[in-house]
Amino acid sequence: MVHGLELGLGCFLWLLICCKVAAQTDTQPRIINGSVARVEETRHLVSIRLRKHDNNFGSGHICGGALIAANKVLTAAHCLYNNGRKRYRRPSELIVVMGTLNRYEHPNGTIVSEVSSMAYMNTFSPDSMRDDVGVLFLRKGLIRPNPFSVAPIQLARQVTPAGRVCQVAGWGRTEQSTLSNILMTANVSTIREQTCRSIYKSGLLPGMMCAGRLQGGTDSCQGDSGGPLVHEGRVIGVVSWGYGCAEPGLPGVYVDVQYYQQWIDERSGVARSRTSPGLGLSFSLLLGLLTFTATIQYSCRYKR
Ligand code: 4AZ
Repeated sequence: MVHGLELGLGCFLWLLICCKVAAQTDTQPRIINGSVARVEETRHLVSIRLRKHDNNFGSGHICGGALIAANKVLTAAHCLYNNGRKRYRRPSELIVVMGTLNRYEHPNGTIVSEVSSMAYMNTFSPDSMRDDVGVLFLRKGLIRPNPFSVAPIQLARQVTPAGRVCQVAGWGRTEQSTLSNILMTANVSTIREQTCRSIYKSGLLPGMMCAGRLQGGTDSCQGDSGGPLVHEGRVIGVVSWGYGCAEPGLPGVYVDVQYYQQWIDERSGVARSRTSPGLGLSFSLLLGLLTFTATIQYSCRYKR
């Protein structure tokens, strides 16, 4: 009897939870309302993948990125961070694919590269999304220019005013599915800082900007993260976060590339210690000398 009651109550609760989850997924808005990207406008788009999940080519996609030099990719720091394990991923865990619109296909001209090193702002916070910017350096970048399917894009060097139409692209969530097989693109507008602040309040930190459509319906979404926001053929932002996707009054939040321009420009893929061999060598010599002196002193004392 008690068991029957418990079972009944359990089923009821289970049903309640299932209905709630179903309702949430049903109403979840979803590059949402985009169109299929054309190669000419997205030659800089890369797919960042987890190597161990990409056995079925395309299935390891986690984030987008933008090729900004022959072997340098701009992305979001949160794409390089494993939130479950509370640590950054190692370069060897990632691969970068460029030159294919369909993430499952590998046509001629597709480049699949390992990552030789990465950089992220060490002030990045997964809780506040502060300083959500990172770069990857590719082992096999653009060896020779392949303007047909892969080409780097430049960073914007000027502030983009509010109300400008931009393009955001990615393989992220669509109205129909959790990830898109085909690269999608959508037009969104830059939004006034004051408007963005009145929406996201203290969540809007320096280096963040809003873009989207205040009426809702069109937006970037999960899986588009790290991808570029492009205005007049230059990168002005990086997909970072938002409250849901495409909700009215809740535009997407992007990394303001202008704000981080110097940091991005200064990353070169060469470890800092290697850029100053003089200092490193002097330090090792000094350490060696000190150890040597200490050993001699110690052995002298011991002999006495
Ligand atoms: C995400 O979770 C995410 N609507 C990306 C973009 C947006 C929201 C969430 C913007 O990766």
